[in-house]
Amino acid sequence: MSVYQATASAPVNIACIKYWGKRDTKLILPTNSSLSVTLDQDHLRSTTTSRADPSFEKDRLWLNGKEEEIKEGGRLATCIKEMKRLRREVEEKSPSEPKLSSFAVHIASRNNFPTAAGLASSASGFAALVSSLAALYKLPATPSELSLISRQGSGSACRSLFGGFVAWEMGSAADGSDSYAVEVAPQSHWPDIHALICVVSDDKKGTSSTSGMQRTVETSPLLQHRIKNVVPERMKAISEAILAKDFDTFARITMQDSNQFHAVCLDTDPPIFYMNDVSRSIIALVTEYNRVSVENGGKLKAAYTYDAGPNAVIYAPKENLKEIVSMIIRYFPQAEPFKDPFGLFANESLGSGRVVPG
Ligand code: 2P0
Repeated sequence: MSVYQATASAPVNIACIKYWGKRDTKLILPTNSSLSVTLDQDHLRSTTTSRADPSFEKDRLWLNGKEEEIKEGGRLATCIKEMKRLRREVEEKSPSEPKLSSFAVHIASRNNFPTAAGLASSASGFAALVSSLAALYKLPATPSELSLISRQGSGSACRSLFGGFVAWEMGSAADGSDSYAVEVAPQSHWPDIHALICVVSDDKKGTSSTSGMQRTVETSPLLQHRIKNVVPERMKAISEAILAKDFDTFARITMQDSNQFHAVCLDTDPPIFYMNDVSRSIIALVTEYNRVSVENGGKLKAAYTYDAGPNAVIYAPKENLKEIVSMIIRYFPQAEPFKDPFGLFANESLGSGRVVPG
């Protein structure tokens, strides 16, 4: 008897130009394009195994060993349904292929990073799910084509189909057919850029991204300015900076866009706060670090960025990493180096968090 099973993994990505707002909540179509860096560490990934079998009665999914409900019409169900649709196309073209699209699937997914690392897992999770089903179904799809489907699991998940520097083009079609991820440059183009993850707090965030961004769309006038007048130029300028390996421009735009994302959160009614006092202290520290460098005739040495939570990600050229880690440990003296069971080199804690050089 044949066993139909495949495993795939996908990494976490951290946006430099932030996705915040949907123009279509069902298809997950964004109000602006975004751009991210995929973290390439082996220890920041979701790994997913999918199996199709005629004896399975229904589609089921386990996340970190715990079964999750696949709600009808929900994001998981949509991704599985879309992948089965693509499989049917393969079966129609090649009638000798087994009819896997008619079997139920069992899917088991694991994140190899601790939940306490404070990283969103929906991006790597949906990207790994779609990749494992694509391998199971032997789909001839490109990463951009698969990103159309992982996007419907979680918007940011479309960007985790690629490594390196990735843009999610917002598109304009009402059916979402041109809203997908494209590679700006592979990681090998600019391997010198590293990400340092500073876990400020691993508390679950107060306002989820999904509901927070819709409140912003409904109430923030600043978001409209951002969508029309700011993001299109930034997308172009940061893509050029990446291609030119111009860290100074990359860093400036990354920090400006993080700041504007948090400004539109504040401009939301009622306001949304994701950063805390420790987050703001890290901004002050990076700003001062850059100021000293620039005043001495140098360039920007690091860029902070914050997502929908208080944890900082600091992008920096490799040569500055050691200095940045020691600076953070010096200014946040409760940070003590330790090696955690996941093999991450980390430093306990910024308040209650830690630093993970990537
Ligand atoms: C980003 N974030 O570009 C931005 C920056 C958070 C801040 O993508 O509703 O979890 O599942 O599409 O993808 C968070 O949004 O939201 C996010 P859904 P998602 O990375």
